Amino acid sequence: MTAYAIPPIDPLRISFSAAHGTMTPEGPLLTRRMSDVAGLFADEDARRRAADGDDPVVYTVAASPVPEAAGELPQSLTTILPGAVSGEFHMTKGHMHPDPQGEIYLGLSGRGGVLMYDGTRTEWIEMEPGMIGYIPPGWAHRSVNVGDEPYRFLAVYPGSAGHDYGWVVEHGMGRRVYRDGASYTLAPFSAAG
Ligand code: PAN
Ligand code: ZN
Repeated sequence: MTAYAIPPIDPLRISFSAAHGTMTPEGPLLTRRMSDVAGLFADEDARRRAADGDDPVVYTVAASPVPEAAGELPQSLTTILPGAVSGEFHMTKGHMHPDPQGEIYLGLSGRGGVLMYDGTRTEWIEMEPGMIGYIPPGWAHRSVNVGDEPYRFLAVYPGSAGHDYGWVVEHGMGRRVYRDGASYTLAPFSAAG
């Protein structure tokens, strides 16, 4: 082993299924249901009713075995199920990387987008299969499914970036994404209530 290698991670060959959102070998799998995302949607009463009902899955994150450690490049597959709460499309919680480092997303299936917010400016990048979305350091990011099928993407990010969810709770994301006929519209951000 050279002085550059950081044990104990060995080179890995990882097969992933764009159709099923799985990684082999697999790491941790996270499932976020409606009951796990209190305060995420503008219409909190409607979210609570959905959580008290059949509590649908909003999104899953399937990680590879690469750990979130300095120097590593962890990967994960996020799948956002189609749906909306009072017209607001299903989305991820969204976070800031407290150690400001970039990230790339690769669209694999479905139609979605990345909402980014730096505390002042909002950017929206449409995502579809084959599209790379680049998230620069210092931009909070949230993914949204704006279609009728599961929206799935691969994320690759520096292992020491960290995930600060409180920043998004405190600052919002600049916009909310609503169904608009067969398409979508970005509306000014409003606190959940
Ligand atoms: C992604 C996200 C994933 C889930 O892997 O973590 O899409 O979104 P939340 O973490 O906001 O719930 C990523 O951006 N990692 O850095
Ligand atoms: Zn991220």
